[in-house]
Amino acid sequence: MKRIQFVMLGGFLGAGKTTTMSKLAAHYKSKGLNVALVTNDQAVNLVDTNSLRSQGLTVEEVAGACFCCKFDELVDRIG
Ligand SMILES: Nc1nc2c(ncn2[C@@H]2O[C@H](COP(=O)(O)OP(=O)(O)O)[C@@H](O)[C@H]2O)c(=O)[nH]1
Ligand SMILES: [Mg+2]
Repeated sequence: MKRIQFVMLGGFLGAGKTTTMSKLAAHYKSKGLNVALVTNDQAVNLVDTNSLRSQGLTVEEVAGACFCCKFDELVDRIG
């Protein structure tokens, strides 16, 4: 059975979350690992989703409320 590592990343606006996700994903991919991202924000059509996808990354999103308020959707997107 494959083991999946899950990392929850949060922080203030401008803290470096998007940069960290992008760099970490590229790093893990360069090591031959499979990486998938789930983005979240209060709005819809998230900039992060589009920008990370444009870098060739696999991205799903939970939009419109936080992960804790939409936990079932987060679990669904991870699947
Ligand atoms: N000096 C410095 N700047 C960073 C670092 N990580 C991100 N930044 C810059 O901080 C700004 C906000 O980063 P961003 O990833 O968009 O933050 P987010 O709002 O948490 O997603 C951008 O201009 C980044 O280039 C870092 O480790 N050091
Ligand atoms: Mg960001």
